[in-house]
Amino acid sequence: MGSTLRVGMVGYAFMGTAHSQAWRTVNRVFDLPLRAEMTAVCGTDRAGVAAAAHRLGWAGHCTDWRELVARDDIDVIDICTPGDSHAEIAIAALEAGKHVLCEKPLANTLAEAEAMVEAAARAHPGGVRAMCGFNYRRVPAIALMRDLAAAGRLGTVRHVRAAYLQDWITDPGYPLVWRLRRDRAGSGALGDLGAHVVDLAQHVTGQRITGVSAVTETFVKERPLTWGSTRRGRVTVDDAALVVGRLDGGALASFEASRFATGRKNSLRIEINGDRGSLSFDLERLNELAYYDADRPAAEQGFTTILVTEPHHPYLSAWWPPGHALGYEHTFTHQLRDLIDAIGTGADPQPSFAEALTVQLVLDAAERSVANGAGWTQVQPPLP
Ligand code: 4PW
Repeated sequence: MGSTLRVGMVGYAFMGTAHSQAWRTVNRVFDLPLRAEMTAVCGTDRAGVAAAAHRLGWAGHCTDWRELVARDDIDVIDICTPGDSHAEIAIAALEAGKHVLCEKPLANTLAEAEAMVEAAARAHPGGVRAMCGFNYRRVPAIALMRDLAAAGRLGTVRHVRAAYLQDWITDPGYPLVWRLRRDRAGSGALGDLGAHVVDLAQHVTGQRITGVSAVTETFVKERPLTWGSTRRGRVTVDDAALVVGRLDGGALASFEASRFATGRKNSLRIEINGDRGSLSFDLERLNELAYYDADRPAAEQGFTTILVTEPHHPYLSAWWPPGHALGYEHTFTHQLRDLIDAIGTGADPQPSFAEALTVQLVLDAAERSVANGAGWTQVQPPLP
């Protein structure tokens, strides 16, 4: 392994913790052209970020992301903040010649996302790379799903059926955290959860969503500012979203995103039906992929479960002996494996900002559809 990739990360909550775990692990598992160094983490609370640096394994810490972006000894900025700061940090980092990894969804608004894509395009000729963190692409079973679809095993795709369901705010006493505020998060279940399934649908099929009709609901419209507080504030995002859409290859798609699906803690399911077969995935059984091969003799047909734990499956050969399962955290390590490999070899990491913009365009069309009473709404074409 040759030179280093010095990392500065902004934000250290849930996603920052997941990313830190991956930065700590990636070079110990995968053989890569660059070795990541966890140079510094940034957060606004001085004591909090110092403790996080110690706990998560960062060599240094600071409270101003501008300081991080300006440092000469940092090569990549990893953005793990709420969506309201993605555009500002990413654009500044790209202009300073840093590679960027940005959590999903790319931004809170289409205009911000487009500005990020333009900044990435300006920086690209100088060898600067930008990637959006849709980590579920890196579940080995999802990667296999895409490989099988790309190899034509589904035939012509007719249906994509996807749902990302959680239940963490069903209690009306759950406080008004940043994810429930439009000014911080951009949207609710739609952008936080729906973005993942929209991305997976396009990624696995290799097709684009061209039009949608959507409804959303905010079931609990006001919440306490903190647990048990009598001070209350308005919830300004959706609690749940239902979207139907069309793909440019002719398939129909349905997406459901909810934080009110009681009993569903982190359930992400996607099924694709083609005229030669079907594939079905459930994050709660993430080492498995169900496959139906319509070309098999009639007497042998039926969904079979592929245990995606073998060395010939995506990402698996670097981990444990055959049959040993992986989990949620590995998706972030795989994401960094692909990012470091792309930077080291001069390739474009996927999803690039331009690719992530295609998801943002679908979210934007869904919101416009909601605003016009679920009317059919074309997804705008991406920037030329
Ligand atoms: O991937 C998921 C997110 O998009 C995460 O597991 C949690 O739910 C945190 O935010 C959303």
